[in-house]
Amino acid sequence: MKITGAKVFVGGPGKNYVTLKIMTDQGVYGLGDATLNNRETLPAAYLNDYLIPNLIGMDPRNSEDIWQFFYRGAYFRRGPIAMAAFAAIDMALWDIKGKLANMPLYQLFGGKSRDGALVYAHATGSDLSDLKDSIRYYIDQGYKAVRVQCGIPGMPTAGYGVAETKGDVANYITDFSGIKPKVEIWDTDRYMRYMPDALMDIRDHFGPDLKILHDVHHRLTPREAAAFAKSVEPVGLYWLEDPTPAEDQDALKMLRQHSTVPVAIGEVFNSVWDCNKLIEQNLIDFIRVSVTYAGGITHVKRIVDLAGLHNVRTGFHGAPSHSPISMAAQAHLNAWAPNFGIQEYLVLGTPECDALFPSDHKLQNGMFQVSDGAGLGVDFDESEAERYHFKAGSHPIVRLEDGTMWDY
Ligand code: KDG
Ligand code: MG
Repeated sequence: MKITGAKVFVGGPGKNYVTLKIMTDQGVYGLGDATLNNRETLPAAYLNDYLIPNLIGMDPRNSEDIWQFFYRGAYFRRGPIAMAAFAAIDMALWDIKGKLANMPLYQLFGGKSRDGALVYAHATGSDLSDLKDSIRYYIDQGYKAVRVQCGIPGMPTAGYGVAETKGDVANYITDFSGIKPKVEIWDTDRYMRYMPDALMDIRDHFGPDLKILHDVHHRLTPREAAAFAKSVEPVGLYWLEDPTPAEDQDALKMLRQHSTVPVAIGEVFNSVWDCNKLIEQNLIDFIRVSVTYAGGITHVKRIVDLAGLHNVRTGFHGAPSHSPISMAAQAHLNAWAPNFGIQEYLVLGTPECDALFPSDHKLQNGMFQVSDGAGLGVDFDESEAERYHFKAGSHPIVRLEDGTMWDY
């Protein structure tokens, strides 16, 4: 069996999804997602210029060797661009494997460990009252877990994860007005004074059963993160995410010495080598990698297994930038993983998105029900794809009030 061709598509409804389709001499094709938010053309170029020419003629069933060929074969490897490109190939090869076996991928991993996977959505409000409306909306839809982010009184701009338009959770991350970023202003003191009480207020208002998650988005120093974690302890958070900048992994030691709040990290990690220290030293409780940014199913499965040895559970990244293809790959891992925790999931299911990526994966009552279709269980309509083209966009950048650059 041979790979005969591969195509990359960039575009989608309100997003620049990077979709890879690998064709074979037996008519079976596989799909992969290489969407790297706000840098989408780069994995696409890596695929077109370097990887696809090597892929032609390979046997698609040898997904492990092909992964090793690209990873070990690239002297300058790792990093989000390369790993997203390898990831798309890997997902597509697993998709082909599942279709050849006529089985959903979770069966090839070892079968189902659960009936549905718990998901969380993003609740957001410019103030606490709007945030509560947003949380209520998700509870009414059946969600059992929500990430909560709200505007901070006196802070000149909204703060991380707060939509400019009430209820607009799908589009707040990327501004498509151009390549030059908007500037947000961050004020740690105001955040530290306000947010712990706001989280407690949410707990009191919604009761003990709601799983509440909060994302600091890398903005605190190690001492501030430890103090913040200590002060939110009575809230009973499901997790505190990215309390400190991701590069400085030792920063978490101080937080661990002062608090038992569960910590979730890893959405910007690209390989097991970014995760192993945090996992092996019990510095985190949830690993947040995604199949797209961390090299596909083959590599993320290794991370999941390492995490399982140390009682670290999964909480895969699922921001709205991921296409239904990588969300399907994660759904199969979630169905199988013995150490599954939760999945971040923002409903992508607009009619336009469903038309571009037909599938029967379903969300019901805050639980993700994986498809029983062969392979990934999601398709890609190339004629629909012709409607969409790349549109330049950007994350905001963050500065302090005096102009100092800060982490987004
Ligand atoms: O592109 C950036 C997003 O992926 C990120 O801001 C989302 O932090 C995020 C999350 O937890 O979903
Ligand atoms: Mg995050």
